[in-house]
Amino acid sequence: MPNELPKMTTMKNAAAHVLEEKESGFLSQRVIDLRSDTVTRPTPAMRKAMAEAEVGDDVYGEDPTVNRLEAAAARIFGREAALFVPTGTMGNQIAIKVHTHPGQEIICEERAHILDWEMGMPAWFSGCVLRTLSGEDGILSWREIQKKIPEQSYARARTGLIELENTHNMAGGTVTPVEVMEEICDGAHDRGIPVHLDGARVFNAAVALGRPVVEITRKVDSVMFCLSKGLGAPVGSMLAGSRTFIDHARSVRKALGGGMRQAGILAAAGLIAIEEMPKRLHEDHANAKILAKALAEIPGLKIEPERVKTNIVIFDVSGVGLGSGELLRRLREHNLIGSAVNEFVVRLLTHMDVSRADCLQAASIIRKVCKR
Ligand code: TLP
Repeated sequence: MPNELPKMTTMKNAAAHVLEEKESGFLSQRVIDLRSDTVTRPTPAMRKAMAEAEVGDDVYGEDPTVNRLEAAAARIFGREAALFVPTGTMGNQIAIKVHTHPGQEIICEERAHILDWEMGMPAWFSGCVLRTLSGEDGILSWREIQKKIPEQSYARARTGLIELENTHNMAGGTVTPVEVMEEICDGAHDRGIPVHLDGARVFNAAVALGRPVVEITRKVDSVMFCLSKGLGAPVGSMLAGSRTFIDHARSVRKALGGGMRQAGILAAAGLIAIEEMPKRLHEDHANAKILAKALAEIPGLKIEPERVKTNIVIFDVSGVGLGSGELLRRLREHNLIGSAVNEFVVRLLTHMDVSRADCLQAASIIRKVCKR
């Protein structure tokens, strides 16, 4: 219950509180959950807004709270329109469907979420092939991308879309600079190719770059971002783009069964997520840095803390003589949970339900387990 400890601590004398927690056994059971920033619980303000949300049937376009959320997202991203979707995966797949035709290629980084974690849907749902390339730290460049675009020929599939991910999840929350994104967009547009941004954590990118999301995403044709990750909403993502793009996206969402009815209950939390929560993301980045620095001091772990720019900490555990699965199993016995990227790489994410003290505690648990 990561939410509860800090809340109660502010209300009571801290020492008395810890004693009580020990007596009740709560402290020893408390789990530090660093698997993802998706694990956060809605804040009290979100729960209140959800309970009081004005709602209507959104399939008829009559949910005032969803309409407010879509208008807010469009305004913040400087777009004509936006669409509320249940998940980031659905948002990405709708965008791919709208931008492409079956038989086309989509260029993306080799560890892209659309490739590794979206169930082969670009092929299944949109009939497209992914043409991947590797970018250092997950960051692509126009120079490398253009080599992957085939000359027009009767025998070659056309490139229907370029897909970017900022921040890049599996590269460790890395941030693509605005100039790099813009060069890619300019090059792609010259060739008549649209660009979609998987911006699940684009607000983290904005904090790391010190620039508003509207500047980062100015040149992409569509952007998906998540309300339910670092921004703390319980459910939901947004797709933003031109009016024509969003009109088409709305009908694809319906085809996927994503037409939600009184979704204002969810959108109410989304409004708080988009308007209030970006302000606190720098805390998650600072905690990730603290965690990374502490991990770098543990013999056997491989991590370069200076590469940690946002809230994702990825490190290699092969030097401790355990695979990531076994290490994570042992950490769980000490009430710490993380996730595995592969056999020897572990991923930890900071978020609003873990504190700086939790991160230091996590590092000390990892040190203990690695030593054994
Ligand atoms: N990422 C999840 C897992 O699926 C790996 C996580 O815990 O990080 N794009 C990116 C870059 C993402 O990281 C995710 C979720 C999504 C899209 C999909 O979002 P959801 O889970 O809402 O479908």
